[in-house]
Amino acid sequence: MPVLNRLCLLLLVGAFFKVKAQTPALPLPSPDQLAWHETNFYLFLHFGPNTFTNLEWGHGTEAEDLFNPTELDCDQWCRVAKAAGAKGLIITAKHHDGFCLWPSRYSTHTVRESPWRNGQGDVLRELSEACRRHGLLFGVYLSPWDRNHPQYGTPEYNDVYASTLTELLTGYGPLFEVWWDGANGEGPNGKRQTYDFHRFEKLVAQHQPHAVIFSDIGPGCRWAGNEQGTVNETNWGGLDTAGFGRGATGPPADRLQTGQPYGALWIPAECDVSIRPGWFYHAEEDDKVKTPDQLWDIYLQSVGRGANLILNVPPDRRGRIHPQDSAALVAFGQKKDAAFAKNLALGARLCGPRCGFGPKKIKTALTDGDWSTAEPFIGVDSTSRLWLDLGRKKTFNAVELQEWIGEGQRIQSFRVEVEQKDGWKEVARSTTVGHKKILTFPAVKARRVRISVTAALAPPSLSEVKVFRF
Ligand code: FUL
Repeated sequence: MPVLNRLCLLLLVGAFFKVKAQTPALPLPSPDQLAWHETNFYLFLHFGPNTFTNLEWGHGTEAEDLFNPTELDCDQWCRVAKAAGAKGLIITAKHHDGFCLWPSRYSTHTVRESPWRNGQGDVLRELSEACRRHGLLFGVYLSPWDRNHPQYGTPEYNDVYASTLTELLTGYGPLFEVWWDGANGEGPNGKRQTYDFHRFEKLVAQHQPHAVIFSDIGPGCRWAGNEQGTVNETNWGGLDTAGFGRGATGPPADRLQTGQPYGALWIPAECDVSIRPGWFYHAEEDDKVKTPDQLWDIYLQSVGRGANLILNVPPDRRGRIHPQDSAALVAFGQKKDAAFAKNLALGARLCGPRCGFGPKKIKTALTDGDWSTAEPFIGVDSTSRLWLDLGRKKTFNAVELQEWIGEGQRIQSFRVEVEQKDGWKEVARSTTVGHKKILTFPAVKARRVRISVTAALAPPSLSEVKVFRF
């Protein structure tokens, strides 16, 4: 945005509003977290012995021979992910049963001991290379709980976990996310493990400094407190983690759902859900795959509420995504593309209470359709209003806002109104905005749209406003 325009905007805004002098301390995202927010939506792949035993939690005693996908095709996974508009894939490198989808040097329960590709296979190698070919991000889930490893439940297991984690961190190129599950049950010797997460975090920071770590308490992003793929309408990126651990000792689910406005750390929500009832593939669930409409609702209640969405799509026994799932994902992707195809606010005029007041025809970074970290632009007080002139009457039923979170999440509530013959009519209201808020309402026809921030922790900054006809 040209400096002159930015200056004009500030003057315009300054003429209307008294800018607060002091900003309270708010948690701030790191540059890597800001990049992570931009990924919005990616797929989760639960795959391993459970795929072949029809279990959800393997016992760890499953024979390695069971793992033998007949047509494993990571390019197909990537094609489906791309069609759905997902930005990456995260795979269960090891689930609770301890089976490693790569030939780990620290386990004897791996693909190397299986008949698949004559023991020469490595699912992580194939998937990471496919992701690179398709321009997708790659991430790993490495279950700390291990029902197979003989050392589980002893201090030595932390060495084993650190070593296996290091194999993943150093062997497969850049990882965008590392996923730590909260489940912590007994190992083969009946003992539970006290994990040395501090050490594991340091390894990630050392080998993959840009990777975001998921867990109940982050530090990169947090579990949203349910496995339905949704987050609360009020969703703050902040979270206090002092006194909390992962799993059973994690923060209460309702706090994970909402976050905390003044939480000490920026640990935004990631919503996890499976496209089927289970996390692993079960043939009897082939007719229970979520529909494109259900996926769209989930998307609006996760990405549309400022969280990221990780949607599990479990490969079947062939090692392919089942046609039911891929059909739902492709249709969902098309629905999403169609919904966001035309931003009716593109190039709209930002204006004052009487359009025409102040600098004329200001095209702003706010409505250029390009959200980017380089364009925080406008700071106004906590009763700020923003008028958009769409140029002519247009019919729409959705508004998408993005807050400039680089300097802290500030908006507590806002409303959207449209100008009708008899005055301004409220069409939607909500609480937080954060990285993104998508609101839908019955279709209206209007030329002018008014967005009012009704409460904010500090002068709010929007970085993008979009208007759609879904
Ligand atoms: C849970 C696990 O126990 C499930 O098996 C699954 O991996 C899910 C994503 O997380 O805690």
